Amino acid sequence: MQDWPGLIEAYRTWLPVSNSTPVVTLREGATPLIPVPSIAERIGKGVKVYVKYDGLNPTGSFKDRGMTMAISKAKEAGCEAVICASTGNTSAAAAAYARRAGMRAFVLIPDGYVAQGKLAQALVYGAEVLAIRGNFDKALDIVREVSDQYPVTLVNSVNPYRLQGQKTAAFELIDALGEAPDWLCIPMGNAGNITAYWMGFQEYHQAGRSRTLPRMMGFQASGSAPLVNETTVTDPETIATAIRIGNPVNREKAIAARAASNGAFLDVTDEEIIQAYKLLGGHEGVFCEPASAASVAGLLKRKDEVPAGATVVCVLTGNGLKDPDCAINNNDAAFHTDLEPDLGTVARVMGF
Ligand code: AN7
Repeated sequence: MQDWPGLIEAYRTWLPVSNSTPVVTLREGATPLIPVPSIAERIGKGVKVYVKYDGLNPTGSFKDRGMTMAISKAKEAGCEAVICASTGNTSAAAAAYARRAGMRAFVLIPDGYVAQGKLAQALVYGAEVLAIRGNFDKALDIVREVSDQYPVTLVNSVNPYRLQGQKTAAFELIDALGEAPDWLCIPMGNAGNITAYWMGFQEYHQAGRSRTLPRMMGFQASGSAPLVNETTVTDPETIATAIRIGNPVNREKAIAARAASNGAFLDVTDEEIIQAYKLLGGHEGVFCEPASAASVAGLLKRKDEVPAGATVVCVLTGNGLKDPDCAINNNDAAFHTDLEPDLGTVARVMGF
């Protein structure tokens, strides 16, 4: 098998790069599409369900797809520093790719609301981390102003190269399945990823690589559902801190994708998210972060509407290791602690 070159080389002709673009890559992309029969079983009707496990990217989330493009283009433009606001994953990816490209990375995060694994990454990758007393939306307002006034490139999903890179996940799905799935289930925060997937599906469809287009099914956490409720949420709250976003920047594009694809948006409660999270981990051996599980929670909530025999893909945007606190506090494991270190005790606990 040939070594995977990273998504820019793999999909070069579909991306706004030239021979003079310095490709900054960690060999992101080519993530597995995994069947999840226990989820399909809960739906029945001969439905096939897969998860696109984008938590297996180099920094553990789909953000790497966008960041290889954003940082390569920033490098091409001669930029020396980048900045982003982040609920965690964007900051990890921005830090990794920027530092690899020899740039400074400034990341603004909501103090106390970034999962431990993500914070650890930003620090280890050498970002300059600014934790503000405010939420993601406030942080984004600030970084937009900073990038307007100072020589620093913004790498949030308002940067068009981010979505260009992220659209390659839709290409991978069609390359793997032979055509688009019937439903694409995806969590929404800023709604950059749903926008990017839709772009990718359309481009492949227009080029004749898929006869069909999917329905775009977007899901948000109930405490943070500005797109579902067509509003702005000033105090978003959810266990899925990755999507704790009250004023999505790609709102209009996401609404357009829903309309054009005959899709739908729906919210899922934190309880439903955790149920799906445990189902994926405990029955399928797939560990994702809570925000990602919203895609499966949403699918299960809408299961009566799935057509018989349909193929459904749920996007698992981030790795479960990102948020160890959530994992340790939300599982049904048999965890026996403080045991005497002897055979008798161990055998007894094992039930022998
Ligand atoms: C795991 O890192 O916004 O709808 O600052 O980390 O494209 O925003 C993360 C978003 C879904 C939502 N799943 O994607 C950030 C950030 C995970 C995420 C989303 C995020 P968008």
